Amino acid sequence: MKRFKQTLRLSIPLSLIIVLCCALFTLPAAAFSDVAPGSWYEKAVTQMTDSGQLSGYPDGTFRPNQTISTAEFVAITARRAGLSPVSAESAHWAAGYTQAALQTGWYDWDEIPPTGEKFNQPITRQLAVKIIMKAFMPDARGDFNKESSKISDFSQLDGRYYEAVLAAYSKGIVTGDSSGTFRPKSGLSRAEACVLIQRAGEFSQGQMPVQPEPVVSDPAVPPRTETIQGGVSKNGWLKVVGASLCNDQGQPVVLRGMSSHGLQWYGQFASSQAIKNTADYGANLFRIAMYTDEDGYLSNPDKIRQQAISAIDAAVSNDMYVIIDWHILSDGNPMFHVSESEAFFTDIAQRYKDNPAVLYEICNEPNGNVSWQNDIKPYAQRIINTIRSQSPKSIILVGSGTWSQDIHIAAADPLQYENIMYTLHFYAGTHGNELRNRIDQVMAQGFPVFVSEWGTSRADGSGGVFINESCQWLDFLNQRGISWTNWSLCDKNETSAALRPGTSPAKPWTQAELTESGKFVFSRFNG
Ligand code: IDC
Repeated sequence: MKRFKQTLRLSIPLSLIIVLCCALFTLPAAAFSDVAPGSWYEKAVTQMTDSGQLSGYPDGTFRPNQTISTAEFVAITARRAGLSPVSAESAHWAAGYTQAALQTGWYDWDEIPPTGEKFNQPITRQLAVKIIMKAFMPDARGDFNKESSKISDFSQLDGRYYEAVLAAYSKGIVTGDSSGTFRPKSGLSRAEACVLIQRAGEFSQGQMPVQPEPVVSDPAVPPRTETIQGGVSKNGWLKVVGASLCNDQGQPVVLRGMSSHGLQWYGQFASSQAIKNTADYGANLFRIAMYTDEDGYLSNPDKIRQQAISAIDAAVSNDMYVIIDWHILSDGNPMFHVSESEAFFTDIAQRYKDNPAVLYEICNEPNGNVSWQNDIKPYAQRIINTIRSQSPKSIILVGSGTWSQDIHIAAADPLQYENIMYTLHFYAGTHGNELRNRIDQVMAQGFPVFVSEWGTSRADGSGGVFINESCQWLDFLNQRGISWTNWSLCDKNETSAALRPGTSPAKPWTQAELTESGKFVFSRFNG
């Protein structure tokens, strides 16, 4: 009994604090650092935030990918529908709303017990749809045969939700993902919930729905990020907003192009004409792979530096973005040459401090006996500080362990800087779902990913060409608005090379000069 009283006493001030937080931190969507302008949910979030039906978090985030709880969903729907809270037995901040909703008949006692044990659990999609239909369109009905045939996993629905889900489909409030699944027992994200509620609310008021796209989609396939392309003159200084790369207007932007091979071996394909040739096929990005080891920069700093600068200038003169890549590979730990890296990036960032075209990739692929915590992260902190002290606004790309595949390890202990992105490298003949899932996991946590190197071959640069697998990868990247450069722009006799042996870097290229890989990759610069 004594213990119970203590718990009760504690819970009152705590719930008060939460209510206060919800009231105080109602920020306009524009202020949310992780709501990208132009994203599929931005309009709904803005409208609902501006009208006070929805709030973000005290740290200025909205957390669009976070799973919404049952209490949050009911409270937001109630505010949108104008249902006032009533007194309730639970001290939970949303109990007044859940009680009012229960009394109004939005759901039954067992679905959301007023005692509160389900309040903080994720709401299921089937229950969420029932609630919005009860709240906004209680009289709507859908034809069983017609609507159920649209839902490939209809058999997973509990019978008590048939009516609401069929009605929601018939009104177009809910449409499935591309494979027609509804996933009735999965949760939904805050962004999805917000769009769903706003859409149903507008529909019931006789207005056009807020979004033409499907609003409840398979969480494994995030809604498509609409991106724009174009060069530096159009997009200016880039910035990271949430998990998206955006232009100076804050619109999500996508960069696609070729990576050079090692400058020490194939520097002729980082010439002005060669870079222009890729721009003529639609590329708006070029990556300069400046090997450090293997007779690269460390063996010949003056010459290789000059080649890199000429390549940067060539990309700039073609209105392209350009990545200067400190290409560690056999030297797997970036700490091995951290002082050389510092000197190099000081020089380059000073030189290009006023140029929005230049992106800095500070360690191509850490590998071997190297850890994020002890080596890569401290290295990144030093080099980011170095670059930022010269060029405060530029985008910096950071690699991770296992040849830049361990983005999940980086995301678990992230760098605390703006405008940085984590690189992920893949080769279509070697890597598939495991790395794709990793990208989704990391982006769902709000971290931006940049594929600064990928190949149509196996990871050794040969084998294949794996066109089907590459297609699957590029479709995945397009859906998420992820930028990339392809390995590599050279005429070496390996399948990952884009040019046939003997191709001249000094002339425009016809299709006949492109390899199978080159033809495919050049055809995908525009998506
Ligand atoms: C490969 C080149 C190959 C070269 C080898 C070693 O294609 O011609 O002999 O490097 O220098 C990477 C690296 C990239 C590799 C590429 C393919 O970043 O330098 O290029 N790859 O193996 N990571 C994964 C694959």
